[in-house]
Amino acid sequence: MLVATLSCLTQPSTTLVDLLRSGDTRALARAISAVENRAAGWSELLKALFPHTGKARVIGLTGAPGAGKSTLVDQLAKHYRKENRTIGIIAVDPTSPYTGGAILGDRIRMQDHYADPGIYIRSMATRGSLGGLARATADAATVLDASGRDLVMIETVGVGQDEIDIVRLADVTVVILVPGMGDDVQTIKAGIMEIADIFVINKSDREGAERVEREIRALQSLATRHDKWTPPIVKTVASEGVGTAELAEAIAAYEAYLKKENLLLKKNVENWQERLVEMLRDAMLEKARAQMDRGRIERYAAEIVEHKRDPYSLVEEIVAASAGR
Ligand SMILES: Nc1nc2c(ncn2[C@@H]2O[C@H](COP(=O)(O)OP(=O)(O)O)[C@@H](O)[C@H]2O)c(=O)[nH]1
Ligand SMILES: [Mg+2]
Repeated sequence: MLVATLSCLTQPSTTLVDLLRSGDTRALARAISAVENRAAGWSELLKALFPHTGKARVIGLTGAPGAGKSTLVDQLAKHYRKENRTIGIIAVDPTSPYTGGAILGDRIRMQDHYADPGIYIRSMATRGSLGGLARATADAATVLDASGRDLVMIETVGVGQDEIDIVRLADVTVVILVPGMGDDVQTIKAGIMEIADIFVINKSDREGAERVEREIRALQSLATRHDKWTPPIVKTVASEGVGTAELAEAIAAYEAYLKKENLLLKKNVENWQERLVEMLRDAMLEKARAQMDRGRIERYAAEIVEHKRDPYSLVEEIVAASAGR
């Protein structure tokens, strides 16, 4: 079956798409690997899958390492499974080494669900993803969407531009804070605060949850969002399942708000605008690179250093040459 699945990647038949659409998790895993690694036929596959996308809700969850993201995702997954919704989980954690660490921990903890085909969990390779982590995550989410999953949850550590790009592709973004980590809110990057549609104060069994709440409220009072939504603050104890239902309610309330205000479409258009620019940048860079043999960039760089060339004209020349082909 695997061989058959692979061969339909190079020759995009309907087989893999059909298998994937029928809920075959091995086909799903194959397809995600293929787009992640840009194996032969990856773009044909995405083209074939695209008509089946647009139905899944994508929930992004971000926060510092150890904030309880995986535990919370686990609880949310349980909650949604009771409503019979099917789930795809993408865990992106750049602090985890390839060989285990938090990812392994996640796998063990989430093993409860492994017998349930309604939950599919995927850890993304965080380094060396061709075309970047955000692109790989977006493509994996697309595959999960096409496979008919009702919900896709993306867990990512709230550091760096890559992670901000990742949560940007979500319909709803949940930022997870915890009490007792020093100047909690101040240490969270402003960029992350701005993308929160919902705040979670996890580990609110610990002291200081109220203080974190006050800090968030203080920040919120400084600025109103362009969509006029005030992100609610949900207190949870993820390890006990406390607050999970309230978080699910907050997520549903935000979705309802987006629908009521006709903002869902606008948000999707904005997301695609950014993704398109990124896809274009990747494709054009690839095209320019394909025309240059190995070592050409290095030779150009040496010539620039020796002032034999100026880099501005050089870039113009390369762009003009690749546009002409
Ligand atoms: N006391 C307490 N511990 C929690 C809570 N939620 C998660 N934890 C623990 O915090 C640790 C880190 O959780 P994890 O979900 O792996 O965090 P992640 O790195 O953000 O994914 C684990 O040992 C959890 O059991 C909570 O609400 N209260
Ligand atoms: Mg985790």
